[in-house]
Amino acid sequence: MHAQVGIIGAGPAGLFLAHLLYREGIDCVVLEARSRAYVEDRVRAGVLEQGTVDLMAELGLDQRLRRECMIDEAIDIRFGGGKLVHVHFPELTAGKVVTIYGQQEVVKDLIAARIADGARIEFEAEVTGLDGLDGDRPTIRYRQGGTEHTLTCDIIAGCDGFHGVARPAIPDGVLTTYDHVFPFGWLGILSESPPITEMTYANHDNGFALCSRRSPKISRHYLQVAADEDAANWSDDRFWNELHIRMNDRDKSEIIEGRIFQKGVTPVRAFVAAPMRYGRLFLAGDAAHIVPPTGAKGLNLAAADVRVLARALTEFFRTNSMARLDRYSDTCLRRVWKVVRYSWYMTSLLHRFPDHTPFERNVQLAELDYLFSSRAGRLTIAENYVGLPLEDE
Ligand code: RFL
Ligand code: PHB
Repeated sequence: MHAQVGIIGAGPAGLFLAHLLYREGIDCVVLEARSRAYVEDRVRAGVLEQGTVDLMAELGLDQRLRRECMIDEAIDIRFGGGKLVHVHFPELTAGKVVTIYGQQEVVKDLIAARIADGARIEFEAEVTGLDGLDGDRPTIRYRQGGTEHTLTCDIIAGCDGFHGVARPAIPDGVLTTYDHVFPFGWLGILSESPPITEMTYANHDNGFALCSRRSPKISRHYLQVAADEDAANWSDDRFWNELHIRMNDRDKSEIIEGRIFQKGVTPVRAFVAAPMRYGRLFLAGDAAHIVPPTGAKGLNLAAADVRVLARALTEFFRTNSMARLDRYSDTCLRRVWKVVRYSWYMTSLLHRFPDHTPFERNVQLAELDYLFSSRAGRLTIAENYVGLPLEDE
């Protein structure tokens, strides 16, 4: 089997890339280790920057998003037992907002459209190895239905997430990796209950909390927990009680409790691998970098990467010029590091650090107080939250 581009992974990075290339008449195959149902049900991100919404629109895939999404004009940050920083995006960023629409809904829309296009996407096709990355005919080995297959490509796109096979296929010594693991995790739940009005982050003496949502009937909430915490230690009652405390909802009148139907712990980590390329293999999305969830950026960063990659691949297949592909990694990494910086900042601002001295805790509270009183401080948060402009290439 042959394809101009072999795409490993049907997450947001791989699927967006497949659609961008299809539009340009470039032939690609998407290989996904998991089943369609598994990929479509995986609960993850929910906040889309305008650039990501625009990408759905450009691809003509935003009909359901327009119907079902919710628009967020602001975030709130609660701290100090009753204080509130209100970051209003339109006022601070000349009208910008963010869109709430679950990552799995994006993934469902992109998969349905790919299948409707009659374009190639293989589920339960686990990539087991990559060969010839430094030549001009790289190959992908994968296993499907107990049979080994080989796909020959001009280019391979490693969109297989943080635990994929593409990044580890790069020979030792090529990549420089930067890793920062925060000393806590997030316990996330989905519940059948109407959300509170505003997306609300909290810095409480007991730790960070976040109230988000997926629909007018479904809430998505998170609590800071130990990095190695077992979700089974958190009964529903324990979760709700702690959320009310951290959100300063003392009489439990604000946050409505409901049946919890999903619960899981996520690590809080930043990681960057550079360059995002080896020979004919290009890494995109979580395969190359992860950011702590506090900035709500991972999916948006994956979308930004593949926009750059699709443009470079289009030039390559039209003109045989590698010039844009040669710039791919540098172009993406400029944005990646700004987003890492911002996600690190929000994480540092909002969590309780087990090793903080009283001095460091007071500096953190002073920063929150500063944001409360400074439009400039809130503007910095707002312009990053809604999404920085796409990089010049
Ligand atoms: P994905 O989504 O992990 O997809 C990679 C795909 O590759 C497949 N795969 C393989 N396929 C074939 N062969 C192999 N050997 C393979 N190995 C792996 C996997 O099965 C999978 O389908 O990576 P991608 O496309 O780069 O997308 C990245 C995003 O998923 C991620 O950054 C975000 O979910 C991060 N994130 C958030 N991002 C936001 O923009 N806004 C948010 O509000 C937000 N909240 C979050 C988040 C991530 C979270 N978790 C669980 C890590 C909240 C949470 C709790
Ligand atoms: C979410 O709704 O899942 C969400 C919202 C904001 C974040 C992270 C996750 O910062």
